[in-house]
Amino acid sequence: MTVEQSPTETLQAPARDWFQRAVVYQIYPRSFADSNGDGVGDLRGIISKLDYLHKLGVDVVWLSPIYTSPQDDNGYDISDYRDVDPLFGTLEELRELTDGLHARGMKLVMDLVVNHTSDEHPWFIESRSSKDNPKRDWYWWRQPREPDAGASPRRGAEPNNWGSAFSGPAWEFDQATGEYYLHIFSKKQPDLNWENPEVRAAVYEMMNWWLDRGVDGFRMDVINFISKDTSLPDGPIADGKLFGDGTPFYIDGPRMHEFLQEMHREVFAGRTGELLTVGEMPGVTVEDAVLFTDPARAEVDMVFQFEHVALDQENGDKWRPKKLQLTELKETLGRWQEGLAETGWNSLYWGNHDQARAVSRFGDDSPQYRELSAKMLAGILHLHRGTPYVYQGEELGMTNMSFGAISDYRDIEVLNHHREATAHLGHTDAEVLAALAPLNRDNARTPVQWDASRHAGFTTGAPWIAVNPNANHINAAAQVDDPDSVYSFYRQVIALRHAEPVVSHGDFTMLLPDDPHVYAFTRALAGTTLLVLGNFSGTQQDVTLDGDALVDWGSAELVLGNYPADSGAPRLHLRPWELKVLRGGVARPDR
Ligand code: TEU
Repeated sequence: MTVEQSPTETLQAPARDWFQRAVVYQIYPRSFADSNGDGVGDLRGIISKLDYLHKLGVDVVWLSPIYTSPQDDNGYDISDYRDVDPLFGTLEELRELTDGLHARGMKLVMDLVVNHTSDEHPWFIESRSSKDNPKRDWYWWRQPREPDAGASPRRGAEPNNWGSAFSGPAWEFDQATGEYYLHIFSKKQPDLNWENPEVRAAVYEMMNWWLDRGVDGFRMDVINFISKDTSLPDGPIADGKLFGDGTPFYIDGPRMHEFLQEMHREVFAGRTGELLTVGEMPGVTVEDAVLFTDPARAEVDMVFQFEHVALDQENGDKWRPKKLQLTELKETLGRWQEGLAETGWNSLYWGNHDQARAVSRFGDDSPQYRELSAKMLAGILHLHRGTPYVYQGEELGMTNMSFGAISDYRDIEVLNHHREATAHLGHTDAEVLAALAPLNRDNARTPVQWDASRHAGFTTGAPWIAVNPNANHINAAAQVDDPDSVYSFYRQVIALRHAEPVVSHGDFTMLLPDDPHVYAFTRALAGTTLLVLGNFSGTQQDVTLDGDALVDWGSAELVLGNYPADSGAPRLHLRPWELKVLRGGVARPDR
């Protein structure tokens, strides 16, 4: 294996057309469907819902981790990359799932979690066993700041001041050898040392093993954390924080592009199938994303950026929520559209297993407007230029959960934060619970609501996390055959992308950037222009377009809308949470 940068001109850019037309559906297996009554979703549960996914019209399923794992972080802590955790099923069942998807024309994308392993992975067990073990250098081991501190050094003796994403220091002291290891996430998720070429070779081998078994690509967990500033400097400490913010030193580190290009060469180059790679990249900038997703550079097809899901947080702190401003959302998403217009490609998402429910966060989940706003959000997102992702339950308009006590939560991020905030930062239980309610990750992890029966048809046993009580009226059984449901609307939006090249390939132009209530843009391709209007408010809005949009929209065809019938209301008038997609026959002259 060679590690020097390869000349980009020798690399073949793979065909992108298929994933530009595709819609991806994310399954968080633990919460999707349980077939065996143990209260945890599993592969056989997913297999039983393949026709549901096929009917929705999605092209790709991204499966959150199903590998062998102690489940400290619900599977994002992997102890065997080449097997399925018995909690979820077997390798044979995964094969059956893959075949079932392929038979229906869908693809399977696996989660690739290689910034860290579980501390129960054999690599780490070896690495921690002694300082001269051949795998010692596969992880980040460092001496305490005071090497003579003995068996249990004091707080502050950590090699640097970085905090873990899940509270507490990013270092854990290991008695056996008297050194600390780095863990950006939980202490059961030690970071792999990508500086070591053996680590990289082992990861590439594992990726090749999965592709040879027929999977169609990878969603790469925190992949922009794999290259770190190897001097591991102290990070800045903000007010009220116990630990330093190490992110400037482990996000987009100096060898990031080199590692991804090497991975591409060792794993993807030379493969002919239609594969998908998406890098999850907290903190990534538009400028970097252009480099990561430029096909000529052969790194990844697209990235998940985080800017639009940080806008409702004070100083980027998810435990200090603030009201979302539509103008900021448009500025952010518009900048990403513009930045990747010529080179690279966007991924589009409102939610995933780490985020609040889309309709509760960006829409209005009250009984009056939940369905309208869920549909409006679907239309706005999917008509941007990029590949849209649907998170399980979003297609039903599932909402945030109202948890009661801290004992109702399951997520390690929530539990650790609650402990730190109450024990060390002097906040009361009630304060912490109120602050974490809107944005915590368990909002997205309550079981998918299949029907109105006990436990929403998710399990016959006791669910691992409570089912949202609104399952009695928000559920798949009530929606699949109802043409006016949120589910049916998602079907229409997905079908529109498949039918209309302007949706997948057209140019994007943001309109009305300063309007606090209306999201407006056009898409244009070869003589077709779509005008997309979304009302992000519960009040009527009249839209006035400036001279830039040179089409007579007043008489344009309504391609898609979220109100039952077109009552003949003026085209540029929007009712509460209304979505309108209009087709103009005349493209702007400069197109
Ligand atoms: O998430 C990485 C990440 O930065 C966040 O979205 C994370 O949820 C953060 O703590 C938010 O405050 C990925 C996975 O999607 C997440 O589920 C894992 O817990 C994490 O990596 C570690 O593997």
